[in-house]
Amino acid sequence: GGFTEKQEALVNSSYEAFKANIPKHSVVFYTSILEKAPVAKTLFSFLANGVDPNNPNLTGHAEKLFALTRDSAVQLRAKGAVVADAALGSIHAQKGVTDPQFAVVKEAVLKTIKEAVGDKWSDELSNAWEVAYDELAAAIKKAYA
Ligand code: HEM
Ligand code: ISQ
Repeated sequence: GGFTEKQEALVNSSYEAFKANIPKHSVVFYTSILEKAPVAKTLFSFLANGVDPNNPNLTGHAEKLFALTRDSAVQLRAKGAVVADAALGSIHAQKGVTDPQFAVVKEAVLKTIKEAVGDKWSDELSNAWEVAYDELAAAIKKAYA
């Protein structure tokens, strides 16, 4: 079936847990990405000096990505589909972002949310984030064609 009200609520409440300490959760997020894809350091100029939680560029980009994934869950619940800005597609096409890179960022999103929610983590919560992320990634990649 489609994305449920429960799934949307799980994403919303855990997004708030992320928002409650963005510098801390951003460190988890970028560290996870850099472990698996050191190339990220060259893709994002704000990582040049390492993972600095006091760099507003670094936290701002992370916040945006998590906010868009949360929006994706809201769109899935409201309309059963996700639409991404054409600009979002063209940026990623231009940078040549690949499927394996989308997978690395997804794993980092899940790891970050897991750490943010602590003992509220569950397979159901993980799955809701995965669906929201995968549908958003698919919407971004549509603009590549
Ligand atoms: C730029 C979101 C996946 C690499 C952007 C921007 C957004 C965004 C909103 C515009 C600049 C900003 O304000 O941050 C997303 C979302 C993703 C995703 C929602 C997944 C669903 C990826 C992946 C990569 C990537 C997997 C590669 C590892 C980039 C790069 C830029 C960018 C290199 C340009 C950064 C710059 O030079 O300012 N992305 N992104 N993105 N994204 Fe993504
Ligand atoms: C991908 N696109 C935009 C911003 C990002 C920040 C952190 C990790 C991946 C990203």
